[in-house]
Amino acid sequence: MKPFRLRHGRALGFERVRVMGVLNVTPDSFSDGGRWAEAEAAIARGLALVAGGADIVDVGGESTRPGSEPVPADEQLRRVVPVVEALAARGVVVSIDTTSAEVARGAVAAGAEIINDISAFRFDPGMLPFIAAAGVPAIAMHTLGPPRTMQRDVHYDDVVAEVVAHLAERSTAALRAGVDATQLALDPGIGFGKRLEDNLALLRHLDRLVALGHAVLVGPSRKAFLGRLTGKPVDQRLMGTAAAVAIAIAKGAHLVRVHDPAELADVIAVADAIANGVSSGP
Ligand code: HH2
Repeated sequence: MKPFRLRHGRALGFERVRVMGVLNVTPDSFSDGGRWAEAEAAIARGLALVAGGADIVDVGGESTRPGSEPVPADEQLRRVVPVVEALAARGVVVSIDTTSAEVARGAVAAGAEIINDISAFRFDPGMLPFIAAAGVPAIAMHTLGPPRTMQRDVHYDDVVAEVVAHLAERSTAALRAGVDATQLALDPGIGFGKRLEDNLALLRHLDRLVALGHAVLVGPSRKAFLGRLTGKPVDQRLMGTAAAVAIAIAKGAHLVRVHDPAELADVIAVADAIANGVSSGP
């Protein structure tokens, strides 16, 4: 697996599982809405995520929880730009969680180095041309539709085959637009237009997505399917998240997107060592 190319000659390799820490600069995200809505608190949280072991801080100015409404680009930019600027200035690798090419452009200008698009570049026709021109690494995630409607009438004949086929098609579209295949990661979109059994099947068979040859990111952190399995509210899903993260790594995930990198660091390190071996150390 080739590394993601970052700025100033830096790179993010996949010789070990990489950790993306979640930073929602929103009033309404499903698990931490409002906690980091002020820039100062968000910047401090971003630095804490890095101190806790995050390799990337994923900054988002729009909640994508089921039923949520889109946030205009100018409002997303107002929320994220000061945070991206401050973190990037401190050398933090920032990804921008947006489906808007305008927000992606503004965030990259502010120092973001990776684009994380939950629509796999479908919601904004300007997204792929921007990513190709900017030459930045990007993540394409599967969702059935926009967050407002994605949990309505969910049905798959074969969820794994359909998600893999969809992401293969999005990979082809990205490559045609001029995106470098080595700079593209794919994500099955846990919780995005998925029933409980769909999320479980996608994690159980993640190796079929890995087989496409791109880096694979998985984001099960604190999500509703864990609540369905454990009966626990969103603030008590750390152990459920740990189980999902460990299985994702065992099935070949290269990146995991989590709210609690420090608490999950040992889980990630041990799962990575069992799945992929250790390159050095005791
Ligand atoms: N999940 C969320 C948001 N962005 N991006 C990727 N690539 N994969 C994911 O699984 C993913 C994502 C939802 O989680 P969160 O950011 O905590 O919540 P909200 O969308 O309510 O802000």
